[in-house]
Amino acid sequence: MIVNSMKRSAFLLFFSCMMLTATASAWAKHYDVSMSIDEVTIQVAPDLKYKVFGFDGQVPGPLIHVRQGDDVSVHVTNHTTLPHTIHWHGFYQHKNWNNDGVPGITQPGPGIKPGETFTYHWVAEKPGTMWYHCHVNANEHTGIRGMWGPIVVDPKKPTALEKKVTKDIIMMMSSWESAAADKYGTGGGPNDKRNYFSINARSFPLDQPLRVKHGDFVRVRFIGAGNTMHAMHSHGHDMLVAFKDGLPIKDPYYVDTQLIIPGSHNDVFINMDNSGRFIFHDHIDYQSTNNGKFPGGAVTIIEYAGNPKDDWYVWKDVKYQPDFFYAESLKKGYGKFDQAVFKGQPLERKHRRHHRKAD
Ligand SMILES: [Cu+2]
Repeated sequence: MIVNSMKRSAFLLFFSCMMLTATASAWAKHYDVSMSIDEVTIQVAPDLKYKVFGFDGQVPGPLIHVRQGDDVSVHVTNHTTLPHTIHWHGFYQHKNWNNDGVPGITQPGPGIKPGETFTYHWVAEKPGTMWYHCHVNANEHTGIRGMWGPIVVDPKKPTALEKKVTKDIIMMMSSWESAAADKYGTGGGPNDKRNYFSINARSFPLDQPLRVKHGDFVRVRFIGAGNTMHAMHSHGHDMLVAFKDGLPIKDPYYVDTQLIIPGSHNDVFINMDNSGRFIFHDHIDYQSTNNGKFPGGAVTIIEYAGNPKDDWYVWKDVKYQPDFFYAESLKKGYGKFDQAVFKGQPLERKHRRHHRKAD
């Protein structure tokens, strides 16, 4: 009897699993996630600490990864001293325009006030690389204050190119103004000076190498998140431009320098067939500096596994963070995923208060 009942339980468990699998593939899923906006400091460059508004206290913000057709509710709580919204960039918002996140146009101004929570709801109609960003004083909050993060919507029917990918990564390009680094509510104007440049909010050498294996087929999801253009040049490799603003282009083409304009979210594919070590950098040459000091800025290095590290190599001793380009997070499945590597430090004033108490 016991054996029979165990067999029956095992069968029921197996049957339930099968049903769950069938359900997941047959119908879109709903995700309910919470996100905060926090005032934190990040180290953009060796000589540049920066006060940012970080989604979940990090810049870039957490990854939202869903499938085409899924619908998502995001509960956003503003822990900062200024109002914000979230615009879901690239989303059609059919019959859903008042979730578009623009203050005074699609939701009451001035946006989500300090201390308040607001819920956005949207459907991932369009597949591909998308992103989200604040739309309050966007020139400052999005342009130079770090209020952006990536969204990846997996398509119902992936293309042949997408099926070949062995490593999937995200590069959010942006610029910074050292004069505004310490003052919320300033900067991002046409006459302000952008003097630091970054990939995923860190300037060389504080960013990370792009580590690959010979034979990898890498998808780079470029997002123009900040106030400037970038011209990313891949030494030793061509890039196949195959998706523009999420959508597959009819005739993909090769480039070795890809222009990334603010607001754009384009994907390129790189066949890693050239073992060695190659710089991958912004070819707007002053953007490969930290405030004019070369090398710096929006620069990374393609490192092949097995390639010896010479004594003189600048990143010989780099502390490797495998999720810096979201490669690990993108493998985790669906939902919202935070990245420890992007977390900022609470503002110093909070530390001081804490220290006083401790005294
Ligand atoms: Cu904002």
